[in-house]
Amino acid sequence: MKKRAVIFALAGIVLLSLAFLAGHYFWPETAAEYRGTVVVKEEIPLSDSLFIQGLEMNDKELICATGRYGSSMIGILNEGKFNAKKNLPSDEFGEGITVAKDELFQLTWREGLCYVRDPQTFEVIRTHRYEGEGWGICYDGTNLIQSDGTAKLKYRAPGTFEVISEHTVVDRDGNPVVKLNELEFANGHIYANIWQTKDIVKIDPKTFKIVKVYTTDFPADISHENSNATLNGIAHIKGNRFYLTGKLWNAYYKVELKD
Ligand SMILES: [Ca+2]
Repeated sequence: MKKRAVIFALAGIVLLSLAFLAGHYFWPETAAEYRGTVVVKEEIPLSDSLFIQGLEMNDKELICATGRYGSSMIGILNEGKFNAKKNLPSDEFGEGITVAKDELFQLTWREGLCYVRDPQTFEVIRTHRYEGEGWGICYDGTNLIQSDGTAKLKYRAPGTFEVISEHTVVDRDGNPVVKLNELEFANGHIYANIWQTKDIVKIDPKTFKIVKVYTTDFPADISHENSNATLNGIAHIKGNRFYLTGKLWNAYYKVELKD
């Protein structure tokens, strides 16, 4: 390769790296007070390879929803075994789930369909249509909160699925934080996976600023081998205890997220 070609190639790599970093938030690396810790209490091996897109505790049951066309399911995870209750049609890609007012909501990725199910039988009670992509969903006791892969969170009414308000999640410096994925509402805050990172962020629902970042490091994380196999799945148990997992991982974890 000629010298000039080498220089152009190197310049290209530098520019691509800068473009990647520009889309990422810097501040957790430098601000120790914003860093929480992840204490692993239990590792539970998974007997199936699941493309997990949603996790939610309903009483003592851990509800799990999976994605991908042709293999999107919803069911119960119990001691590492997945008991599928319902499948989505093969042209629908399942996404986040949450239980609100004794109804189980299940998003689809690009199909614009939200299924509302009976949380015991998993039968569909009704279906809502919506604009844009569906990624994660959680419930704050009043409203549903939905992510779509951007920095935006949409608040929706559980009865009608109408958008009530939209908010942009920002870091300490006010920069939008994109790729918000699976969600959980706990302890007065919104918790979110950032897609294709090892980070869970804690968001203040009054300011929509990130107040804490928890960086995970699980043995089951195979995102270094397969970029699809990223951290995804957070379900609140009680207090600061949560279940965390990822897509195609061979385990899920009971953890404490400590501030
Ligand atoms: Ca969740």
